[in-house]
Amino acid sequence: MANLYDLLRSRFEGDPERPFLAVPEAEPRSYADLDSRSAAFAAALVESAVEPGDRVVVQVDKCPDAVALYLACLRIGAVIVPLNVAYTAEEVRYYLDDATPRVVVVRPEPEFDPEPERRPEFNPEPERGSEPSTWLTLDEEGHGSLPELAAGRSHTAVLPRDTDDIAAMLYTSGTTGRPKGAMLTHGNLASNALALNSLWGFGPQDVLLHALPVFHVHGLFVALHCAMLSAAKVIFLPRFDTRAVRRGLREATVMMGVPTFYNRLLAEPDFGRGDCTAMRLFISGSAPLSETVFRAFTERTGHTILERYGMTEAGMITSNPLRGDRKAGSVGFALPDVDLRVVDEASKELEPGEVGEVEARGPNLFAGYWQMEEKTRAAFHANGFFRTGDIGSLDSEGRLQLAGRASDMIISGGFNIYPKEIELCLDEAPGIGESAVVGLPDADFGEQVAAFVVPAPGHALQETDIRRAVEGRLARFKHPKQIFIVDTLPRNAMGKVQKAALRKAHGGG
Ligand code: MCA
Repeated sequence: MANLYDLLRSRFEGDPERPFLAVPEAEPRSYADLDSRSAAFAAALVESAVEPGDRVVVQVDKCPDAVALYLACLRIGAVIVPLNVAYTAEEVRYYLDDATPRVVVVRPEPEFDPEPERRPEFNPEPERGSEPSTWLTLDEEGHGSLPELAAGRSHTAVLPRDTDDIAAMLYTSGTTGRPKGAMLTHGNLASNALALNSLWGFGPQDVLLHALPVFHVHGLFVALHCAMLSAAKVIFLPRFDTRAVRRGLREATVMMGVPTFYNRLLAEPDFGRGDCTAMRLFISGSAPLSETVFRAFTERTGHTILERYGMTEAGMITSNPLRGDRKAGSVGFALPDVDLRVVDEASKELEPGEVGEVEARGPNLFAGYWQMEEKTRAAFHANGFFRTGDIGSLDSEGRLQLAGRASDMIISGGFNIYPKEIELCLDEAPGIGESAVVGLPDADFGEQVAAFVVPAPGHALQETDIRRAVEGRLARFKHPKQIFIVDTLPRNAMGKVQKAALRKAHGGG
């Protein structure tokens, strides 16, 4: 039973009418509904010539059909490539060229026309000489409507898969390079899901409050798989809206969120114990949870947030315990099947308390970066340990404390943002000589993007020039929230820009 869908289905097929996805102001969708909807979508994908291993790029709004589409891909052995809905056409083009998908499913936009020649924003022809992709939408009807194509069809078979077969590809960037497609196997996803479902004590009576996006590991895999393995109900909110979340909390028993969720709940003066009478567990991840928020949340609600740590390439790596002390500032212990170590620059394992790079090994570790063998090789040691790029230390009990990152990546509201990408975009703009992008503290998002920009000789720059440089090119969450127009950037003796100095001078660590 290596197809993840078989595992998920085995947990609800005894009682398929149980409610699964409850969207506000609509009838909840049962597990049986999602099973048949995904079989219909699977048939439509097969009809669109999707074969096992083919990529299906998905950039759609959060809705039950987005989940059905994911399950459909699993069923037929296709590789889902979910994309952030905020990505611009220019950003999407990179992913399409790289992933060369057989099918692209986009969220319906009023001006969207799936006919290639009338689709000006996107390049319909993948550059690698493969067949052009088929473009579909999740619109109920109209040209390219996946639901319409799926009507009356059903592909109930679930393709047998090996544990090592790829189920999903999620893009992640590095300090300098282009985004890399991290290939996650059916085995990766299943092992992590089983470990977390048991570690966090999920049962059929749980009701999961789901306000995360479904294009990242956190919302798509961690949250949904945990619930599905217990055939539990999910309150499926389209996005994080504080009022809707507070309403959902009345019925929910578990919530998974990024720290921004907790910041926003605490910003409500009357939020407290009365809001979470049915709750048993608040989980936080994707960005560091501050000790202040951790403590304030306990004081206000009586609940201690459980912080865990993961990354796209590995799913979840560590977790604070369900029973036992959850320590502020610690992301907890390695998951049961995961080996964890902290090493120095010579890859020598360090003693408890010593700070170095965090490395992990286990069935959760991805199969490599899509068509980037060298990068894959560089990411792993011969003994299978993956270099996370995160800096931390283990204590004598085996708890991990994170102390920063080897790269200068910014985490804003749980989204990873790579300064290089923004700098490259800025540096191409007329009148900009050079730029440096850093993360500065932000009360809501944890970190925010700040750009330091030096005008090209003989040019004067305004803030609007900087805004124009990124408009339409980069997703809005990457746009600088603070802009500093400066004469020079601080450099060390080697000529390298001193980003730490910029951060320090503006209230950052
Ligand atoms: C939205 N905006 C942001 C962010 N989100 N700016 C910076 N950082 C962000 N994260 C901007 C928008 O561009 C927009 O700007 C304005 O804020 C309002 O947009 P809106 O969509 O209304 O924002 P929001 O609903 O308030 O969203 C904030 C959010 C959301 C709830 C924190 O970003 C979110 O759900 N984040 C979760 C991310 C996540 O799931 N991460 C997991 C990945 P403008 O007004 O200029 O247009 S990491 C992962 O999976 C690993 C494995 C792990 O360990 O979990």
